[in-house]
Amino acid sequence: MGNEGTTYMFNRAVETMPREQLLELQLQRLRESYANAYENVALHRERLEGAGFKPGDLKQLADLADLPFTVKNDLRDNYPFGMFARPRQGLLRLHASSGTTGKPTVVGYTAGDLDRWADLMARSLACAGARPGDIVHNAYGYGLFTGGLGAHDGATRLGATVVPMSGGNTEKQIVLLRDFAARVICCTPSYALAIAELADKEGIDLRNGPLAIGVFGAEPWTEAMRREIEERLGLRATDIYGLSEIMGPGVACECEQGQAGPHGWEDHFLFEVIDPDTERPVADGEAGELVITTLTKEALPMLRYRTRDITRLATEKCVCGRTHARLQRITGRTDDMLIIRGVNLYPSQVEAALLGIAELEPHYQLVVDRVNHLDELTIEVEARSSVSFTPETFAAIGERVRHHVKSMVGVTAKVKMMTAGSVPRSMGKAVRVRDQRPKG
Ligand code: DLL
Repeated sequence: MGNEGTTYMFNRAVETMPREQLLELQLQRLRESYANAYENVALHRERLEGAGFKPGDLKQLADLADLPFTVKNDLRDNYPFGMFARPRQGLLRLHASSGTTGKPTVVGYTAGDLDRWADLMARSLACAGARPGDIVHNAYGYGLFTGGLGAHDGATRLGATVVPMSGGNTEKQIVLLRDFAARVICCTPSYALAIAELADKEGIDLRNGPLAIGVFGAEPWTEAMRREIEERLGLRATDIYGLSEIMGPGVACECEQGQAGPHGWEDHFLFEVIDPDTERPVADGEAGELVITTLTKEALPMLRYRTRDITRLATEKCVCGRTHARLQRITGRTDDMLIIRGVNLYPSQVEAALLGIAELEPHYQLVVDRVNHLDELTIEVEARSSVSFTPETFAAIGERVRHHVKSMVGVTAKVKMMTAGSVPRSMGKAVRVRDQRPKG
């Protein structure tokens, strides 16, 4: 790994554990996690009893495939604390995600849960290339969102100097990135681009400074977006994955050596990939919906949680030496999928097409309307600020974009060419879709 002799969070025994041993550890912890959920959470007990399951029935990992799932609505239905396996008094932290509809989902952590989260997030940052003594500029939002405090505690555990910026106030972010000389930045990939753009505009060069590593996640992004960010910020962009229902950031993180998909930390989580329609496991290495079971969570054990995220698992050893399976880049969520006149479409597919066109800025929104009972997709994209346009070239580029999207994605879209800066910039998770079709 090129890091012999160092003692930062790389735990060789765990991170390069032979897979057979890792699977044995998983089975042992899985039994404990099922026992915790069965004994302490009414919903899990009732559901498992309904499936004829008794703790102790888990003989092998494959037995899992017949057990019930947990879904986001279970948390909503048991709002706020009904799925906790510990009395509220024993919890040291709550987080919540608002969601667009209905009640928020609330998650809770014991002291032990927070401790393991900090460890896993430190492990993730180290895996991405951060080191003790680094300055870590943390622009994930602080508050109920798990990104800010999760990355904060992990960077502290690693022994880095954390700058707790949170999202927003982009001008100040840029000044402090430069003045404090951060080596690592943590934020959403869309916000990284917004920072790069403003830095360019203000003539502040972050590209040739000490900034070397970006730890980006919390929303889907493409390889094209990775290249764009790496070029514009002069750093190595790594992909970090997580979700509040399971823990927060640090469920999986990419290594600096491979950049080949986030390593899922299999000593704490069990990953399955299922066909979302049949709900059965897919063949090894095939794509489907990611399902996660927590192995060490005390306050909120999650059994076969349906993430809705689409990925595939690669279990062959990585160039970095780690044996923990890699999640292939998460291209979208089953519930992000748009159906436009019968064609299934993920925003990331359009992103991949758009980012191949040199005259466009990497900012876009998809607007879906219903006109005369037909779905209509309009792609709002920006022309690069560096190139000056006439109405004719605007129209010509718009036409090229339309063609390119049609040939790559198979959807006919209108293209609205906009001047640089007119697509709203996000400070956290980017809004990629404005679905204006009538509901119901
Ligand atoms: O987004 C936790 C997080 C914070 C992860 C900071 C990484 C960095 P939630 O708000 O609960 O938690 O949203 C979780 O975001 O189910 C995915 O759909 C999406 N997501 C998270 N990371 C990635 C990623 C945090 N690297 C939901 N690529 C997940 C694609 C991601 N999607």
